[in-house]
Amino acid sequence: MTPTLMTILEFPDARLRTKAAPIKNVSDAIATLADRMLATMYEAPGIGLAATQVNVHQRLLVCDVSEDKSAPLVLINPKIVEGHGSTETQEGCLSVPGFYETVVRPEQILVEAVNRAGEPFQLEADGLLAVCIQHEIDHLDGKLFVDYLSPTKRQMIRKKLLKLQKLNA
Ligand code: QAP
Ligand code: CO
Repeated sequence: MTPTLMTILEFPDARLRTKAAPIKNVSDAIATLADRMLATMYEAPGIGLAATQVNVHQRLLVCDVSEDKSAPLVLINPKIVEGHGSTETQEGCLSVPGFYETVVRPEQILVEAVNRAGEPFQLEADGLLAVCIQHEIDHLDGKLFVDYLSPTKRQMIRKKLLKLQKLNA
């Protein structure tokens, strides 16, 4: 059975600025939410999606940086406990469609989280996965990759997206 797809909020929607709350109990509803988010991400297609982007303000993100959808990850209450090095990546975002800009972040991270079965785990990530997890945790804190750009660039993106959103409304 195919999970029901969810609507993705787009910048500059104010709801993307909400700080998500910790998940106290990994219920069946949370596991179902994770499955719907993965389906929504794959359909887009994207490599990462945070609950904030589907207007659910709880600390859950999904990602899969594999070529063939073979490595879905669900991170509940994710926390970066170590970060090392620095890397520049052309980032995009399902909530900022059509725009890609370079962002600098730690290259390697150690993350603690809970999985969809409710079990705590640690994950050492580098490369695209490390960048993706950091980008998605930012969403849970109400932060977008455009916040790392100059105010001029961010304003240009904002105006272009608002115009497209009005045309498509
Ligand atoms: C975050 O982003 C990310 O503009 C995930 O028109 C992206 O899945 C982390 C997408 C890059 C690190 C590097 C973007 C799809 C997907 C678009 C995504 C678009 C269609 C973005
Ligand atoms: Co994003």
